[in-house]
Amino acid sequence: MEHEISKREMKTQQSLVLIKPDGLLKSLTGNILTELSDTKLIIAGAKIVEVTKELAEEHYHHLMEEKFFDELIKYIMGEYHVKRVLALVYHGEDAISKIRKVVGATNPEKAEPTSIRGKYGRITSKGVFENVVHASENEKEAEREIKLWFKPEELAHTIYPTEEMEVKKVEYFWKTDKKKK
Ligand code: DAT
Ligand code: MG
Repeated sequence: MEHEISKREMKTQQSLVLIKPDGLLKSLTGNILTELSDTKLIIAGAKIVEVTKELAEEHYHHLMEEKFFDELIKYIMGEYHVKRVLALVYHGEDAISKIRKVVGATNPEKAEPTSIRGKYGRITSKGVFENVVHASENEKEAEREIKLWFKPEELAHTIYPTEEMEVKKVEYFWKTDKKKK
């Protein structure tokens, strides 16, 4: 239950937030981050991601059977706006419900008018809920989503247990001018 924070003990949690392609195209990033900062939670990770079909389908796998699934995948991949999202990990006491409250209900027309989705969301003629942001629903989903979108090294502190593995990889560095003077 979203509004029962005071009835139980506070819990340190994580939440994955995505500023979706409509949010980026409409230059809402600053406004959204300001609204989210009212929660006083800590940002543990942030990056721009170009969403592949594979990532989109994995993220929304629980909705695969829905009639709106294909449109939802196109939307999150940026087919209708820009081909990127801003992915963020928030961390702190009761992060999940605090963020969901600021974000508002899934259907932007039913969302609290002062919530992010209520203010900036819309339903398209194709029936897509362009609701500007994603926010994790519960702890299990948050863990699944954060592990899907982020590598341990991309977060400012270790949230979930990690393990070491040796990998051979090509890394890119900024090119330096090696010409002699
Ligand atoms: P939420 O994003 O609030 O966690 P969800 O996980 O049920 O909601 O659905 C994921 C996204 O799918 C949601 O942000 C918008 C879209 N969606 C959900 N229900 C929908 C519907 N009835 N029609 C169109 N899009 C929908
Ligand atoms: Mg959800």
